[in-house]
Amino acid sequence: MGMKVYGPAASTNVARVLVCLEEVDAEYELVHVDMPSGEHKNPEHLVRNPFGQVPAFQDGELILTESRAIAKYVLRKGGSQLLRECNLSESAVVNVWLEVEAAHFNSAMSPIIFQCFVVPMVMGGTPDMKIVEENLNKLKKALEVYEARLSKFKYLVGDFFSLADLSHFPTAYYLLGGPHASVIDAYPHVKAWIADIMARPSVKKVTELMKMPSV
Ligand code: GS8
Repeated sequence: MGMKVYGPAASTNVARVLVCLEEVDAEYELVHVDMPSGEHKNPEHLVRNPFGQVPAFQDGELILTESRAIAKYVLRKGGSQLLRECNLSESAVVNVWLEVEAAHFNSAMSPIIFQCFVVPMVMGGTPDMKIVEENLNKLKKALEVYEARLSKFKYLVGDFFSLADLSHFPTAYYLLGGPHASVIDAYPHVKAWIADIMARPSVKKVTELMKMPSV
């Protein structure tokens, strides 16, 4: 039995797992979870993810949740160098920037994506601009730090690509495709870095899946 990912590809946290599977050219099955009808709260899904969220991941007897933990498992299993585990300090810094992604970039982008995509397109509502503005300010503070870092190094950890960079792709994809894409114009190194990430074959493949509503 191969690896299975449960969730819609359009979910940022699901896309983070998919891109790692693509990086290591793994065989996997993407099992769609219909979130608008609440399938993620069904008892069968709660066995896989007790928080009633996506993604859930299964490899034989092993069931995992939390996209970044799943991403690491997939990369280790596939023998990828994106975690830099042959080098103690480099792998430590990969983990630092993976935490930064979750705590600063994703935590600002997540409510922006919810307001600008999910509210109008899935819920038929109007975005709460106060929430959007607050989180854009939070995002800009993070981007200042990123800009300084990326003026010194080509990528977040150093002059090599790592999971820390790759993990930003799903939320960066929505930033670029949303109404606030011009925010990154003030940060030229960040802009070039995001373009570099988006050009990766694994990322291109997963962005195609993200555009397909039933996947
Ligand atoms: C977050 C999962 C999550 O928020 C991870 O996997 O990294 N820290 C976890 N999933 C959202 C979908 S957004 O991509 C989700 O399932 N939301 C539905 C809900 O909370 O009911």
